[in-house]
Amino acid sequence: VFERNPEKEAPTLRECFKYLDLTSRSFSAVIQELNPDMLVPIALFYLVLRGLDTIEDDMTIDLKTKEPLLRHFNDKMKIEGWTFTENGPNEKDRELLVHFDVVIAELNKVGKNYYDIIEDITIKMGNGMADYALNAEFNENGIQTIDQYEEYCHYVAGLVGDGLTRLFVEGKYANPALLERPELTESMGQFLQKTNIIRDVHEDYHDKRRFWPKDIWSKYVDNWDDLFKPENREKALNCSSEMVLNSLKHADECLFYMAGIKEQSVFNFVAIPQVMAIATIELIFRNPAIFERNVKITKGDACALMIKATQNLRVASGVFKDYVRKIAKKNDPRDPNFLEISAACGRIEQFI
Ligand code: PS7
Ligand code: MN
Ligand code: MN
Ligand code: MN
Ligand code: MN
Ligand code: MN
Repeated sequence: VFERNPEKEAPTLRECFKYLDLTSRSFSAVIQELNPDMLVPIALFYLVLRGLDTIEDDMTIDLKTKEPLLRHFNDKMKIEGWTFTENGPNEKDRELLVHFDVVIAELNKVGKNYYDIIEDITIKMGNGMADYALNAEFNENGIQTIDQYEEYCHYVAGLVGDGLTRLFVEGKYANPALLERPELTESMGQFLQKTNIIRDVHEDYHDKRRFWPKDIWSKYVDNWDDLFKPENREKALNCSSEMVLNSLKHADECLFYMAGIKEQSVFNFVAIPQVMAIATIELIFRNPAIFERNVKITKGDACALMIKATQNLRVASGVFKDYVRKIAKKNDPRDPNFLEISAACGRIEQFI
């Protein structure tokens, strides 16, 4: 087990870990237990992308300011002392950007091989976010097609996976063969992001953000708002089932990806979020509460899952199997997605 050694850290690095704690509910702990070689690059990678996402999410920044910030964030992160203070006062992660100079100071010390990967992903994600932020159709009516849905998830999560895989291989903590199977890495990001989007539907609805593709929801209701009306609960549940079905197609590739990790602390780092995601999918599957409030797995469940995810691939896969069985049990024959969900669960179980 690895532990940080704050006494030996530069003050700016200690500050970075403070902002990591402040901005991430789930990633901070697993990042801090990474091996000493991956610890700082991945903590900084997280903070850079969190900074980018904070700009993307802030609807009080006008597009004229937002677009160049997103597209050229990689230049900002090279400017000694750069900070951003024009965030809306309610933006939850604004403190990170107000003190971004500490992240820049530490990025400056990262080895070039790691820095180049972080920069490449920052450029690609920032441009992807800017494209969506400028898309009037997306802003007015949300995501339309399943292809757009998956493209957006690629920008905000698939790319994170790409950068992480390259960092792991560079440090010799993952099998280089993973670089020849980019679809496995993509599934790791897509599964996390899609779970987040299904779970957060009520919160995003109130923020006037719509990530469920129209191609899916329009089969169940005529207007997006109808999904949240109590009289349409059955239709909304069937719609959420199709969203779950769409996310389940990534599960087997996630397990396959995890087989390519060669070091325990990196394994824990990749396995914990995935195990939390399958447990979250089971919790939200046919759960009407997702249309009324934020639903989250309990602290107790999260602790038990952490322990199992950090044993080995067999135990982590066992957790997937348990939750896939629970999903199959909850599956409702009156749901138009019943047969396909049943088949998807069967496929995953067979793989394990
Ligand atoms: C660099 C660890 C391991 C191959 C900030 C980890 C927000 C789901 O938006 O904060 O607040 O509802 O709960 C993470 C693949 C990305 C994808 C993406 C960077 C796994 C900026 C995580 C995380 C790839 C865009 C957290 C994608 O959501 O959401 C590092 C392998 C950041 C991973 C965002 C979402 C992450 C997310 P929100 P959360
Ligand atoms: Mn965002
Ligand atoms: Mn966000
Ligand atoms: Mn935010
Ligand atoms: Mn979300
Ligand atoms: Mn409401």
